[in-house]
Amino acid sequence: MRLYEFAPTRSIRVRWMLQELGVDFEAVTVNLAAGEHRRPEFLKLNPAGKLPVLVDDDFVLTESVAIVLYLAEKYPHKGLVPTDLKQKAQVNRWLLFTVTELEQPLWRIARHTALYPEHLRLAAEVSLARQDFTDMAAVMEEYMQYRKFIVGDTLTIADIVAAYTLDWANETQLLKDFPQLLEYMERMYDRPNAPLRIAKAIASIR
Ligand SMILES: N[C@@H](CCC(=O)N[C@@H](CS)C(=O)NCC(=O)O)C(=O)O
Repeated sequence: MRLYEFAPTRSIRVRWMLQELGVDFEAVTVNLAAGEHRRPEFLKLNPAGKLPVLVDDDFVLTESVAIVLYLAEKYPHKGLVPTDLKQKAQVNRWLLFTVTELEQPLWRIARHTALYPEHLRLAAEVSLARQDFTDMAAVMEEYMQYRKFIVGDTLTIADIVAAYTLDWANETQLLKDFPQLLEYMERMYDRPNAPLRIAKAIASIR
C-alpha cells in the first residue's frame, strides 16, 4: 500500500488510520509547496491535483474520508467502523458533519486568508466562516459532554477524521471556547499511534 502525502495536510487522516490499523505502507511525499501535485505523473493518480491519494495494488483512491472508510472496511476485524446498522449510521453522520459543517468553514478561512491571491480574498467571507464554524462546533461541544469517543465506547473512523479537523480549528484559533472539543482532540492525539499534530507537521517540513 502506498500513501501519497504532505505532512501538514488532510493526508494526516489517512496516515493516522494506517497507523491505528498497524498496516505497513510506503509513504511518498508530494511537496505541495514545490508544486509537485501539478506534475503530470501525479495528475494521472488524482486529476484534481490534491492529496491524499492511496494506491493499493492497482486500486487508486482519492478523498481522505473515502480512503479512511475503505481501509476500515478492508480490515473489519480492527473494529474502526461498527457493524451495527445504527451505530454505523452515527459514524457516517459525524463524518459528514465534520467535512461539511466543520471543515468547509475552515477551508473557506484558509482560502480567504492564505490560499487565494491577495486581491481575491474577502474579509467578510472569513468572519462569516468563523461564525459558521462556531455555530456548528457548539453543537458538537454539547454532544461530546460525557463522551470519550464520538460513537460508542471505542475509537472509530469518526474520531480520526474529527480529531484532525479539530486540530485544524485549533490552528485557526477557533477552539478556545470549546473546552470539551479541545480536551477530546488532545486526548485523541495522545494515542500511541496518533500522527503529528499540524503544528509539528508544519515544523517538520521546514
Ligand atoms: N476533499 C479532499 C480535499 C483534498 C485537498 O484539498 N487537499 C489539499 C491538501 S489538504 C491539497 O492537496 N491541495 C492542493 C491544491 O488544492 O492545489 C480530501 O478530503 O481528500
